[in-house]
Amino acid sequence: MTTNDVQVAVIGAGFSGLGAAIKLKQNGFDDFVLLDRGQNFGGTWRDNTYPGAACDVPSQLYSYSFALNPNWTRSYGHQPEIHQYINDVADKYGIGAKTRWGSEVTHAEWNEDQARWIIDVTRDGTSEQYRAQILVGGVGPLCEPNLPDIDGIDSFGGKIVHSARWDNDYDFTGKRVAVIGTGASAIQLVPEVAKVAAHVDVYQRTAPWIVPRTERAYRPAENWAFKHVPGVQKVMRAAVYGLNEVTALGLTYAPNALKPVELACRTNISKAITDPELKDKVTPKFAVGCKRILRSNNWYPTLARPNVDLITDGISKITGSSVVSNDGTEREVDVIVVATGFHVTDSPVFEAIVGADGRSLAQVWAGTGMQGYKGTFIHGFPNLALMVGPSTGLGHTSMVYMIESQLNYLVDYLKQVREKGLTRVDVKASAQDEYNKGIQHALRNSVWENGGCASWYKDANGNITTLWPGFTFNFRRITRKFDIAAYDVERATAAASA
Ligand code: N01
Repeated sequence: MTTNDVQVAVIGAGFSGLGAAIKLKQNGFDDFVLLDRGQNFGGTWRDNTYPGAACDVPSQLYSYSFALNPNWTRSYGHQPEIHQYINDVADKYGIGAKTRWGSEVTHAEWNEDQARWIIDVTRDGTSEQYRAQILVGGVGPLCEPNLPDIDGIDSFGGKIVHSARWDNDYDFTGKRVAVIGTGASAIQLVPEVAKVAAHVDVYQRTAPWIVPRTERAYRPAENWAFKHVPGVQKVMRAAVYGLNEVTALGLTYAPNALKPVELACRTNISKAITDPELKDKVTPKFAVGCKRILRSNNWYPTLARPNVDLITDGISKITGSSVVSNDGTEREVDVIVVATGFHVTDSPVFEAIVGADGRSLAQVWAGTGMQGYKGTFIHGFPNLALMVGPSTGLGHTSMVYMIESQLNYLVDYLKQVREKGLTRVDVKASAQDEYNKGIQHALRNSVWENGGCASWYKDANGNITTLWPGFTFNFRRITRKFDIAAYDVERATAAASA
């Protein structure tokens, strides 16, 4: 097996990995490779092809600031358009030539003697190895589907499909469908499936809060202005950004300020549903914002359709041809759609990354929960920068903003590595501890902590290790410069450099 030496290896060609590759190139770090198990750019926007897949963050905010897209056709982007945008940006910056497709990273381990990451990859059934001074993890938190552990699910004789692994060749026309889950993915796909299916049983464990989706098509004059009038799109982007940031106030510091949002959600329900029993079933029993606030105009009307049933009794088991709910009712189905989310705080990726003391991220975080410094560096994992790492997720605005903040930090780190000849950079345990105490302190009054719900924002121990508390401009501020004093660093000796 040959070993390929590179200065930087980036894993994942989604928004964060692609962004890292572009920034590397722009700043003269040309000795890098981008590894992705798929066949084109897009990450989660490549993988989620279920009908109705769309973004619930306004399209003006859903692009890199350095590659605004004047061609958005709608105020909220749909999956094909976002996927296309990401691939267009990759083309514009010539990142394809640096990318190895079909390359699945199975193991990455820090080798202290060599001061390098040793990265094992399988590609077309063969093994490859990369040796990199710096590893950038751009795998994203929403990439590993979570399959529900329901009694008998393996014995189901029909088709089972996860929302993030959609089979576009499967024809749902006339089928009896069970959908498990009522999160962001389910509320987008069920309305589309229900249009063609004979019947859809929706299994809801927890009702989500859903605001109306104020989506509209852009007029040609608007697209013309985005393209030709300097600053128009930037001003619009800034306005949308500012409006969204207001929500951070309610989510983090003053949940009562979200009462108008709750009212909008209740109105959304009342407009579509008159049956009091159904109305009660779809009305959440926790504070708005505790789980992700969803956006839809067609979810409640879909639940009111004659070919859709909302089942809230819970699932007791699955047989060869049916789903049995806790009240004993057995419902025959042809296909089960599992829209049950992702392994976020327990991603299998964490098992594959092994740090300086021989322990994987999964082992280190088993005790503490996900912890890092500025969402990017993790003590004991030298020269590893994790994009969308611990405590960077959001409930109110675009992750692309957070990713770009991390890219600033990454670039400044790389420049210091280059200028100072740094060979090993590891965040100090004390700096990381203090940082995480600050995060938890900032979360203490948040709706995620006190809103009375269970969510993927919390890990198995009930700690919120996924979310950034407060305004995103504060994250931008703390990631503007690489604060080397928070790190233990080693430099190349003159002899070694020579
Ligand atoms: O997953 P989810 P998702 N038995 O985890 C239920 C992003 N996203 O794929 O609430 C029965 O939100 C679970 O029930 P409960 C966005 O960040 C963005 O929908 O845990 N039910 C829930 O209803 C989002 O937050 C867009 O009680 C089970 C559902 O499955 C994230 O992706 C679009 C179950 C899972 O909901 C994940 O969304 C789509 C079980 N064993 C997704 N296990 C945009 O628009 C789970 N559930 C940008």
